Amino acid sequence: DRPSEPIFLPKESDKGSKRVFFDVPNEYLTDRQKKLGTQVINRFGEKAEHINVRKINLPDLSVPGQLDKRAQFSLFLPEHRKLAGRLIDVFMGMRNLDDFLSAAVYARSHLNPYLFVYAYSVALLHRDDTRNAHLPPLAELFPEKYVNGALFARAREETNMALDPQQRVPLEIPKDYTASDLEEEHKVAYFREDLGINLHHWHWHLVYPFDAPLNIVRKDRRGELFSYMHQQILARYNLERFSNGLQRVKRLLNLREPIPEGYFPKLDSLVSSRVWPARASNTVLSDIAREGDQIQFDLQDIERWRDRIYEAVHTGAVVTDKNTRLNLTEFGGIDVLGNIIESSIISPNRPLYGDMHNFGHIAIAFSHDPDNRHLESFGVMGDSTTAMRDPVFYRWHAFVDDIFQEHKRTLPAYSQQQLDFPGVQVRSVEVMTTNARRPNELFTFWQQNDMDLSRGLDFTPRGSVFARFTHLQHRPFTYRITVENNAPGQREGYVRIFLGPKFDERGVPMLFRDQRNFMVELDKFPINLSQRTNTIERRSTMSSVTIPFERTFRNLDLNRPQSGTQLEQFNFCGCGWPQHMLIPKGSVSGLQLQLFVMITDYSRDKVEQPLDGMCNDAASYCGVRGQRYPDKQPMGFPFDRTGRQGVDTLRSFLTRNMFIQDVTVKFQDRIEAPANRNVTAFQG
Ligand code: CUO
Repeated sequence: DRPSEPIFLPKESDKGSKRVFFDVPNEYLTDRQKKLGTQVINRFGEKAEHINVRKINLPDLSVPGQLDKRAQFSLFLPEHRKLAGRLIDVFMGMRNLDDFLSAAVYARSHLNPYLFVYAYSVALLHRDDTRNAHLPPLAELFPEKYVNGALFARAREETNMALDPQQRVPLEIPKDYTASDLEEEHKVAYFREDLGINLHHWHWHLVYPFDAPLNIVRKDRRGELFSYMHQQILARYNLERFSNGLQRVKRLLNLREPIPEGYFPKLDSLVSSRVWPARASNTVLSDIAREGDQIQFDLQDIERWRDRIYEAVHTGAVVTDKNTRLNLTEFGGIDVLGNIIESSIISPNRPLYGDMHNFGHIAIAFSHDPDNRHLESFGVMGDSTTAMRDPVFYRWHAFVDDIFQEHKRTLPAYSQQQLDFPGVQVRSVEVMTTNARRPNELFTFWQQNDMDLSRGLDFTPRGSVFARFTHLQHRPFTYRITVENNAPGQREGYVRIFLGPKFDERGVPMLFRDQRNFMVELDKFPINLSQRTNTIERRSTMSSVTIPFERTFRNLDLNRPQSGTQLEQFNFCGCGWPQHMLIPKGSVSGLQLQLFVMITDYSRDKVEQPLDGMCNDAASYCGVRGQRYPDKQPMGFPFDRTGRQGVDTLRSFLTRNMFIQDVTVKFQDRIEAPANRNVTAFQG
């Protein structure tokens, strides 16, 4: 069995910083545990805090119990969604915290661990009484989804050899372990396989599940955010490709053509003791018929749904399941379309428009064994925890995104009046990297960091054992923006900052038509503008897109007491782009990009609601927990639409409240230790 310590308690009980051990009623034990006695569960010995688990009338878990404990779990599979939905329902329905905890402890030892952690995390995020709870740190619970499988044998060896955790050395994960440079696509593996990026994606889908109780799924503009967040992933990936001399992502348009991009994940599943299946180069997709997974569909189904969705886009309306017309309106249309394409259970007509994007994931994930003759499970595309590792993820999502863009192309361009903020003029924009000699230069480099594996290992080391991995990092910088406000008195502005390519992959200046799809949001924040000249300074670490480094890597030693602020830092939701991936890698000689700043009228764009919601510091891609999306403009504004008549370059798009500044991103090819390395990180 897995280590039995995934339950992170609400902060109020102040147990979050300690190892805890659950005293459970006898009835809660599995048959195996009953034979062994309870002490087997407590691997922390005297150090652990005992918590008595209240005996309750256990809810019926027979439905989620249908999934084998050693099976892989995929939300893309309708059958698995059903099981997860049932378990979320159970968890949401527990009357109070004690009952919830009790049910969770029981479910933990009796159900499939992946299924459990998913449903438990969704419940933690959505129950009122667990608002301040710690989410289980997924990368530590299931390190096999993030790090090379070979590491676990090494971890076992290291912990057997060095019994004292303080003498253990971190196990280094080579930077290039999934492929060699013979494979062009490998040049951007550091992005696809980044721990923080994959954690962000998993968390995003936790916050916005497409199949769960209705009150959880129905969130403000969730379909639009599905579209926008994934569009931004693509824009970022494309900038990363340009940094490495690769062409932009090609849409996976033809499901019948061989897929040149192969992917060999080299991940192990510790639960099923299998390796994650690979997909060879030039694999051809097939119809899927896998009885054991209760999934059967033809590629033609996906094609039919695609055609119907395109038809809806071109006619400007969808047909609902009540057989009425629902217009794809200028502002709400994208949201409806998002729910149709993903699809989510609030799609207005699943029988007609199907489950296109999810089934695309499945068709690709099973392409190595479409009829289960080899008894192989799904590849990384079948799991939102791992999907972004695979180059084909971006090709599939580029296809999906193009349908959204097709819809946006049918909308009127923004008029100059819609873009302008009368009386407000941006005079200058500058970025200053800390300690840099010249303005408008950004610097990237490699950095190493450590992750505690001990929580997720299938054996029980005493104390921590760390994996050391290498990721991209940049030097922090500051935006300095000078703005003139010629209107009388104070006004509120909304600053929107984007970064985009200046040249395309052939070195030709970009046309607005193309460039707008590659604009990456860096930050968005309100400011007060006093009359006349204002200088705004804003640090890159404040970004509304990212979560801080500490929250991604959780550089905290949970065995020792932490100050309130330290706990605060990694507490609550992990949704948010990792700060270390805020800007693209650039190149050694310097990649030229364009920084775009726009200030709009905040009194027009702001959403009236309390601003102190939880998880509100990465709102651009994640929204604010329990509240509305904090910007009335369409997501991606002003780049979500084609340019007005006569606009063919970014420069000709500008109104007075906008500014572009050329910047260069220089990559310094060296590996640094993290600046804020926690010196106690190696103590167990
Ligand atoms: Cu996030 Cu396809 O939606 O993976």
